[in-house]
Amino acid sequence: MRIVVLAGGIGGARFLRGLKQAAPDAEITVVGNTGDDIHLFGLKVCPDLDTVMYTLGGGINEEQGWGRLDESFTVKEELAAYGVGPEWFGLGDRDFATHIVRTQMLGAGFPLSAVTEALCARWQPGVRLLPMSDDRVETHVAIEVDGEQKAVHFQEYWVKLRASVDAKAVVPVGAEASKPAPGVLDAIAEADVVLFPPSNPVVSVGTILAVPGIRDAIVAAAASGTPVVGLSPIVGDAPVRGMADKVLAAVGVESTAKAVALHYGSELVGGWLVDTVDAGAVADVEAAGIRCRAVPLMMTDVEATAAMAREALALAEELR
Ligand code: FO1
Repeated sequence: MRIVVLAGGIGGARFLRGLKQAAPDAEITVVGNTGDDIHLFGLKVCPDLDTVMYTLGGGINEEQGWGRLDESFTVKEELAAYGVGPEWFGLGDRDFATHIVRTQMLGAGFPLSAVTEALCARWQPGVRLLPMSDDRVETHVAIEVDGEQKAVHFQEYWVKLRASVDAKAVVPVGAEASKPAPGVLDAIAEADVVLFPPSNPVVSVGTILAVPGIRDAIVAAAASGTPVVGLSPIVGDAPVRGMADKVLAAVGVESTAKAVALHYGSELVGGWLVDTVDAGAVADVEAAGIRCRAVPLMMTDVEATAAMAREALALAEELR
């Protein structure tokens, strides 16, 4: 079975670990969000690609959900001693090596997709990890500080400001001119199932869908009978993790499992899983033309996550 998953960072990576356990023989292609990418200290950092790669490759800091296991911060401390920041972004020594290799390869002319493949040769994530695009796309968030409107990089909004101010708009800068990375559209066209994990619907899945051609390819696959199933990142009217409610508000979507399903719409997703606490939303989601089931959706451990993935695949079979 060929499965395509559109993934952000921590939520997407943890879901993929469960999916691999649930479907050990499946050929899984992950289309990773690169809108969170940031250039720091002259290096290209790809948080979501790295989070998927480290999580599936056994190198993730489990507690944080991002960055490397067994990490130290000597380089960051030395940079700070020179007064070179930002100090608010925690790049560790082991992680630095990944960004150095990536930046060196990009500088030598390799596209991000080839660089990602080379990095994965070390980590062996057991999935084909593709960036959504080889082109630079950077998510910016419009905010108001002391009466002044400004746009900040997504990481500044998320990590430095901890989404403490309202997001007025979320803009994937460069998306309109970007192209899907090699292999992305073919993987979608050839997929037996497309899954939207419980990743952030705006800054993760939304950014991937903003790359021209990707949304259309999924809509076309769905129209020709490929089941597309999503899992709600909102449980009981609050994000399972992170601050998804802040960016959902920026696009005028309520933080409910039902509202996120309707935001994607029946053209895109044919099936939707909500948590059992949101069972009351099932009828409304179904009324919008999306087959809906209520099942436990907390990724407490790999076994619970694998059970979620099995439910998603079972719903996909029902839609076939
Ligand atoms: N998240 C934080 O909350 N604080 C950090 O200092 C931080 C550093 C960081 C470094 C590398 C990396 O791959 C991820 C990192 N993240 C950090 C996670 C990241 O900011 C976001 O969670 C994702 O971009 C959202 O998917």
